[in-house]
Amino acid sequence: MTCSQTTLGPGLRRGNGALWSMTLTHHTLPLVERPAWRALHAHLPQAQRLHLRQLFADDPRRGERLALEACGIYFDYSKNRIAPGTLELLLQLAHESALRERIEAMFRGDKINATENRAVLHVALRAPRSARIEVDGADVVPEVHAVLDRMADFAERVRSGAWRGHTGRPIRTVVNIGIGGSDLGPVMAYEALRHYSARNLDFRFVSNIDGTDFAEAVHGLDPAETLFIVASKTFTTLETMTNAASARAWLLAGLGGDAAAVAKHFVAVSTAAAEVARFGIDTAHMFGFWDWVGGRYSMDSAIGLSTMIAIGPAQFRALLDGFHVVDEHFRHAPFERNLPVLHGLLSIWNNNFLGAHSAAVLPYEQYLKRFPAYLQQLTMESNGKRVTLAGHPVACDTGPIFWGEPGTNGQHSFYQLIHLGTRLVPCDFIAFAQPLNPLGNHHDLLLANVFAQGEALAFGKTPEQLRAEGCPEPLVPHRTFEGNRPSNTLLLRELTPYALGTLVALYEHSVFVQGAIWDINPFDQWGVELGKALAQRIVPELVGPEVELHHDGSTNALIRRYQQMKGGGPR
Ligand code: G6Q
Repeated sequence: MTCSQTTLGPGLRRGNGALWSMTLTHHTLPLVERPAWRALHAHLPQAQRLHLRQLFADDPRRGERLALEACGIYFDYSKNRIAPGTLELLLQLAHESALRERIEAMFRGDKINATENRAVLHVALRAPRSARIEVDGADVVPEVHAVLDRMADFAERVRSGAWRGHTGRPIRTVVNIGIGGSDLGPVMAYEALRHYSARNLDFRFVSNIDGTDFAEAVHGLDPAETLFIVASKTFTTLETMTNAASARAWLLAGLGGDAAAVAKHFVAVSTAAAEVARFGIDTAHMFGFWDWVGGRYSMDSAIGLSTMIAIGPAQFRALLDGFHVVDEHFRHAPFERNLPVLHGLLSIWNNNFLGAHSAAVLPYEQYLKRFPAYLQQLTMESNGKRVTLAGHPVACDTGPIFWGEPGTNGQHSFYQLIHLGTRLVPCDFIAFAQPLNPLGNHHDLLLANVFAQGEALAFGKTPEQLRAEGCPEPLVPHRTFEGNRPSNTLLLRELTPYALGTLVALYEHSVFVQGAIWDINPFDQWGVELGKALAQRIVPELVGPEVELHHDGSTNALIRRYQQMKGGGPR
């Protein structure tokens, strides 16, 4: 997308009965009119002419100079295609985008989620007891800690076996039922922190409305020893409520049909007490959170109950402390030494100036195998927006497509494209110095690979080098790595709950930074609504051919074909 259109600043459209009560106090020029944005465009040809080989040759200290250590993360961003002056202009852009004021507005509890008229206060979920954060004049920190305390009490009871099922047996398996933000965080955190989890308990996760997900999750389980956590902010989500109803039926079928069993085998995590009670779960076994916690920002709210049961309250607190230390750093560190700010600005540079359409996150840590999926929601649901806060079309591309797999597996599949394809894919490499499962020289081999990938991407291999090695001439073009491909490396000491908290918070705030530059709202998700509504309309139409269809020709034909096929009609 070109950057020729103009946008309005972040003042909010009122009208329609003052739909949004919030006004932002900061004012910025439309993105394409900000001097730094223009200066970055003017600077671009010069930056594009320089190869990372040259940049490193010109500045022997670049590797250390363009690295930052904070909150236990060593962040090497030297292998980005930034020339002298690039970073200064990006930092100027942050200031011209009122980033500092926007950060303060979030931490202050302003209703920066303007389209839903909500505060955005996931930072309050990990604030210490002594903090004070107000929403509509009321301090929310005591409530946050009251829920954490109840969660801790419950988690301890399940972990110790004091919590008994309907037949008096302790719980052996916890099944989290939720989807999107009520699933991806819990699954990712469970997998990431499995090393710290109670191994006498098994954890499973059901999200998809596809019955296979539920069937496989409960396969082999004994209902008498199974606890379901129904995690849903609204408690109306079709997938979750359908799976929860199936879980209820499965449990009762296994326990002789006594409805009293539900109380011992179901707890709820929700903001909707009335809906929870309607389902049949005792609200005494409900753990609440608040409308100022977005789904994809909720893993450290009560949505993290399964995580807390798995790793215990003390380790969960350590996880929150990791988040909190990055929150403080984000709020107070000068932008040029600020991890999420630098990370977010480099993403803007790669996306809006160097033309990258995607970003790969490549953890060299098997426990982080679900981290890319988690970040997909965090980044793409947040910044997949096409209009500004004021409702005008954005002037440039917004959220890049996020994807990834753990290393080294990816090296044997899609890395070919990253190294030698025609597209620019900036990479985030994540690695830990100390293995959680030391085994021979595995870890040195793993780390050698991550360092090698960043090096190969940046510096490549020239035709001259190949010829010197005796590469046959016809193969030279095929084996030439042009290099100059950007990457960040995030090196941490060890994957602990605390370290995981720092990593997630870093990405949360990086998303915020990018949203601020684009002047969009990263905290709503209207994009999931239309498909949901249309599905609800189609459900009753699937019963049979007698129903009249009024969709487009393709959708009508698909529905008819499905009706035939499911009924065993013509093949
Ligand atoms: C996340 C989104 C979305 C949400 C799910 C589940 O930011 O809002 O992924 O988390 O749709 O919603 P419920 O928790 O209400 O079931």
